[in-house]
Amino acid sequence: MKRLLSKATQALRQWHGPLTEDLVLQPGRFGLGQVPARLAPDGTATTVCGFCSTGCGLTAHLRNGEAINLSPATDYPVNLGMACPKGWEALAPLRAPDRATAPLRRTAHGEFEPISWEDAIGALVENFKRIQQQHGPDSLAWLGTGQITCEELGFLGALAKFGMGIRHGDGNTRQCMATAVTAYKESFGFDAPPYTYADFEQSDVVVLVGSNLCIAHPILWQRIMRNTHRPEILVVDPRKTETAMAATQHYPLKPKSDLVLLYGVANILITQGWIDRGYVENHTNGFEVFAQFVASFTPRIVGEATGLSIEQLQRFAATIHRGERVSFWWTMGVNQGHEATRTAQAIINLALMTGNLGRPGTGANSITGQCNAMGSRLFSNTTNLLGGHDFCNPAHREKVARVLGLASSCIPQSNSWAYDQIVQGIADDKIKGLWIVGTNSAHSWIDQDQFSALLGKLEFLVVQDMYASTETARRAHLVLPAAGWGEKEGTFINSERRFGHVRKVARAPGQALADFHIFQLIAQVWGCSDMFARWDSPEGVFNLLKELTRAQPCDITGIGNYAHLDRAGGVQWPFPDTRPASTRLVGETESHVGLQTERRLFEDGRFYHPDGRAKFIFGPPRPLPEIPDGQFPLLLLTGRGTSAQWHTGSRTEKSDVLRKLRPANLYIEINPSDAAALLIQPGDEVRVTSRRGTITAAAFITRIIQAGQVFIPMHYSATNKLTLAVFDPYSRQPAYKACAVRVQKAQ
Ligand SMILES: Nc1nc2c(c(=O)[nH]1)N[C@H]1C(S)=C(S)[C@@H](COP(=O)(O)OP(=O)(O)OC[C@H]3O[C@@H](n4cnc5c(=O)[nH]c(N)nc54)[C@H](O)[C@@H]3O)O[C@H]1N2
Ligand SMILES: Nc1nc2c(c(=O)[nH]1)N[C@H]1C(S)=C(S)[C@@H](COP(=O)(O)OP(=O)(O)OC[C@H]3O[C@@H](n4cnc5c(=O)[nH]c(N)nc54)[C@H](O)[C@@H]3O)O[C@H]1N2
Ligand code: SF4
Ligand SMILES: [Mo]
Repeated sequence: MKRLLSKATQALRQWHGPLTEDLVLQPGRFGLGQVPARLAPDGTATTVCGFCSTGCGLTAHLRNGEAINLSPATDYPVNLGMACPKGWEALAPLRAPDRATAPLRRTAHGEFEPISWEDAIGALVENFKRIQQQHGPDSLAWLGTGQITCEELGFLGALAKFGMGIRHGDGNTRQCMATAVTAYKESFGFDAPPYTYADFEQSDVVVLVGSNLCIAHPILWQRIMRNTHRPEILVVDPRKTETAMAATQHYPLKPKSDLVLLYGVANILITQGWIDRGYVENHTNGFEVFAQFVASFTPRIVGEATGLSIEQLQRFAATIHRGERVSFWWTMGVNQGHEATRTAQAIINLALMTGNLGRPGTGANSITGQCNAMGSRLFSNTTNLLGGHDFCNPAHREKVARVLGLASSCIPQSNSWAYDQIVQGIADDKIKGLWIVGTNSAHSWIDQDQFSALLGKLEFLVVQDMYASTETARRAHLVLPAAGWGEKEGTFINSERRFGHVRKVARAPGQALADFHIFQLIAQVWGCSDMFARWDSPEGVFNLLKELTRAQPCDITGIGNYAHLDRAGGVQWPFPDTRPASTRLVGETESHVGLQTERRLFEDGRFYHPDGRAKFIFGPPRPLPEIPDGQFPLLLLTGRGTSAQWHTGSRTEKSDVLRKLRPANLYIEINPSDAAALLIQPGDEVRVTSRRGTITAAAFITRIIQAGQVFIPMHYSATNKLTLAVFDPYSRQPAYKACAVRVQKAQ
């Protein structure tokens, strides 16, 4: 095995230069080599932010090839010189003292001890192979992320599924985007968010459903602020969020009544004859049945279910009707619900029936979350076979095998379990070994205590993360120290389908290695490195990924290399190499690239179903899984708190600046009337109890939240002790945003 590893380190050295040589061959020493960023003459390099899916361009100011500072890129088409606090502070998490700097193994006494990479990879392979032998091939699973590069996601998915025979793998994108994926696939025939950010500026009506853009995507909110058409901005959110306050119309509906609301609005549009008949007839299927279905959603019934007045419903529909260019946007208020997929499709249906697709300023637009959630959707080998293909389709398996030079027999013929099914697999003693890469499940997964207990059942848990201090890493048998954003090269795909180049502008500390390297080492020691001989560098893998997309809706065969992405300010898919030479970017001069790369989908009215038509998909609303009652009278919502906090805080809590911009302690938004009834004063410590557990929080008494509801941000570790493990049946996405709780003043 030692021999194999030294072969691996040789391979790494070839493309990574002295840095990796130092790190891998002389563990513990910092590398002295140049950081291989391609520099601009002024000593800066533009890279893409590694937090949210907006995908802002950041200029790294370099000294000896290493970033000493970051500022928003002024010429990047996404952010146009702006960045939120996380982007400005993106270097701080890299320098944190609790970075994992060596592989760590848990000793018999339960402590972590640092070990060499040789021993670490050896332990992973030995334990995982033993588990497979003892419990069968399907006794292993992995959980991935939307926060590593496309090249790394592709490598992880291919290595795990084709090389190591681990059929069950999913990612944190299940918590986030699975609903949009399923909705788009069923409605449009492919997972294809159709918009370009310029649509924010070109709409005269912007409808935001379950999206707190000001906090979660502040630079996209800036794009709305650049809209010169005096747009009506409609926000559908039970809470009066920062975004709702800035909107022109706020619809504070009852939580999870969105589906009824959207059907009710569709019914008004139909009754009034406010339908684009031509669009419906030429480009869609199923409208007539849908129209019959929504006829029973009368304003009276919808008013009762949503808590909105009949006038509000009529104003909503009339605003859509009056709009020439209406864009519909949704995020987690939709995706994280018990009937999420049908709700997303109800939004799509509104766009279809009013002909608001494929034109500037329109669209049924799901906004993504993590920096590379879109990359995960296309290349992680979880919900799709690499490149947006289908595991169940023999022709797709053949194509992927041919492009990768593999036998098609190594590609599983069925989809893997979703995240919640993998978790259930642990409960049922089917999954015995788990490999977690780039996600902090022990904080972010729903119904945390149950999850935490299940982690204890695993025979071997490997966590690959930048920090050994996360709630999840602390539970591992083996921690593999990963380089983070900024310490490695690759691509991310942002919300508007833009591939952007992420550069290496810093050195990973100690022996931490890029996930890409770690996968190479595992392939070597597992004995499947022959299958991955061509996976030698991120850019080499990018070329493989490109070829995998050929003739797919996401075809990017027209993108040249990383330098092309740099010149163009990123490139949105599709970008096939079959486009007429006059519209090609390869080899164009600098002045021709940039904003001209903006493109939206469906401009020709053709969708990806075989007949080219989009489908109206719908279904009856279902009651909330856990309705507040006498014992648990309040409904708990969860979500983002401030623009300075990122998820479980493992990165943002490392910045002194970002820590100053957020409340340090867990708090709960509670309406003044509920607070008064419970004798709670501002700042009081309260106990919040659900059927799953009890936590303490500081009371934040505010009219942001309606009476009968409370809100707790997800960034604090205790939040998911309360949540109820319920899933949308089609997307299997967790319904994080509604469960019943009781609040009491702490004694
Ligand atoms: N600062 C910051 N930005 C982020 C992130 C972060 O952690 N921090 N995370 C990124 C990621 S991965 C994601 S997925 C996005 C999430 O971005 P958003 O989805 O915008 O954020 P959330 O706060 O989770 O949820 C949005 C809103 O849904 C509302 N909501 C709750 N229940 C319902 C309901 O039943 N109906 C409706 N209509 N609304 C409801 C909540 O009140 C909340 O205001 O943000 C991304 N950006
Ligand atoms: N109650 C509630 N829970 C929620 C949500 C909610 O709204 N409410 N939202 C859900 C959503 S939308 C999401 S997306 C999830 C997010 O949940 P998580 O994915 O668990 O959140 P992060 O804190 O982003 O965790 C990412 C981890 O990856 C590590 N990491 C960062 N970069 C790298 C890298 O390059 N390589 C490796 N190996 N590791 C890296 C970080 O240190 C961190 O530990 O939370 C979900 N949970
Ligand atoms: S808006 Fe998103 S992509 Fe832009 S700087 Fe902030 S976190 Fe980064
Ligand atoms: Mo997310």
